[in-house]
Amino acid sequence: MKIVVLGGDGFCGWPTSLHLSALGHEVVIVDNLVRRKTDIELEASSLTPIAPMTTRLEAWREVSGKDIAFEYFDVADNYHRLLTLLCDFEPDAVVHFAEQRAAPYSMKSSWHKRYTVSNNLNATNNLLAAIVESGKDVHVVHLGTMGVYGYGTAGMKIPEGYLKIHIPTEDGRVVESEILYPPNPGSIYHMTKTQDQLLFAYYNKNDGLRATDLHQGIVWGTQTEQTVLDEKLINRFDYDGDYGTVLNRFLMQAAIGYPLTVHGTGGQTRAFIHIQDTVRCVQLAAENPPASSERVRVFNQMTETHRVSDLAKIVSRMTGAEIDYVENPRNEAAENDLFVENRHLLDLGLSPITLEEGLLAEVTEIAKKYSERADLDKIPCRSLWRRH
Ligand code: NAD
Ligand code: USQ
Repeated sequence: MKIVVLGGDGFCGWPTSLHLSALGHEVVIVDNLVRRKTDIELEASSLTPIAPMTTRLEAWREVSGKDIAFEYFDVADNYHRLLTLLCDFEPDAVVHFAEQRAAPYSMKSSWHKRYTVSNNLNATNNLLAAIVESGKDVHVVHLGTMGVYGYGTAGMKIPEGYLKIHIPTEDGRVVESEILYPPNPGSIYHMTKTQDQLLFAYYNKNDGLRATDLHQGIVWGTQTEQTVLDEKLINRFDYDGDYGTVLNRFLMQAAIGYPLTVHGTGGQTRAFIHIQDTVRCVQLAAENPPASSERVRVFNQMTETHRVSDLAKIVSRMTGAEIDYVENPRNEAAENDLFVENRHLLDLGLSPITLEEGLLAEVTEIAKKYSERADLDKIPCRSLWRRH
């Protein structure tokens, strides 16, 4: 297949591009490198030393004999570059990772809110409008988030995108229907993903555009089968208070002897997936597109759920790290239960990596190995979600 990967320099996009290329797909990466520029803004950087894009691509050519093309432009801004790429390359699928993805970053200030909304919504709308204008039948595989649902339910499993409802009518009948699961975003970032869903639903209804929306949980781990092949291919590892996600932060904190920063009581339950499973899920979604008249497909891309305090205890038992219960900078429920349906990807052949399998290797092979690169001052979360 011919596949464009928007955001292919990022934490999920880079290993996905390598995985798809390794399987023989023809890959073009598009990225404006804004994530690397944000590191400059935040005076933070990946714990792992990530190579510049050209070095990454040359290293991949050396180890695999395969070429990945790279186009440097802003998907939210350079509409005509995107349209030209779709018309010239004629991809079968576009995998769309190119959004601002950190909830704390999106809540830092009104500038960060406005940037996140305009970047994410314009990137998605530009892609959909360009596909329609190109006249090509391109399958969009989008990385959404579990956070579109909120993290609680009435006790049932969160379904994959659509909720069955029963509506009583005036004449006493009960009509059954299915609607997009009611959105309940907790941050401006998560809110953009709920808006993305409406864009997909609209272009699907109006233009017959085919889309798969992958509602992904928190990704943990660093390396995949391909990124370990050469240090120049290493994936990024964010640990700072804005971009670092909870489990990778705990693993890095344990490796350098920093007390694990549990927000509040740690009663928040979240969904998780290893980066190696992320790349496999995207492959499964791209290789199994919806039929031409099918509604937007939604897959819950997660493999297990955990309470934050339990994760801290697991990491503490494994490494001897202390646990610090810090004031929660976020505006979120102190506790929640989470049950998630994820049958679609399992039925397509996903065989999940479990937490126990990968945790220790992550601490020793990544977090300890690169610990001298850690800047302790960047660990605390300083993005307050409420001003008072
Ligand atoms: P990332 O920030 O590491 O990667 C995003 C990439 O997109 C970066 O390389 C960035 O430079 C690029 N980009 C952003 N805006 C762009 C634009 N307008 N034009 C061109 N390139 C642009 O993030 P990630 O962790 O790889 O996440 C990728 C996607 O997966 C995001 O949409 C995110 O919402 C979703 N997701 C991530 C996680 C996670 O835990 N990391 C979990 C669930 C969903
Ligand atoms: N948390 C801590 N201590 C920390 C960091 C976080 O207790 O040091 C808590 C947070 O308060 C939150 C939970 O851990 O309750 C998860 O936080 P996170 O930063 O790991 O994840 P989140 O902000 O939800 O965002 C990440 C990705 C985002 C993706 C989302 C999937 O950055 O792109 O969409 O996970 S999900 O959480 O399922 O919505």
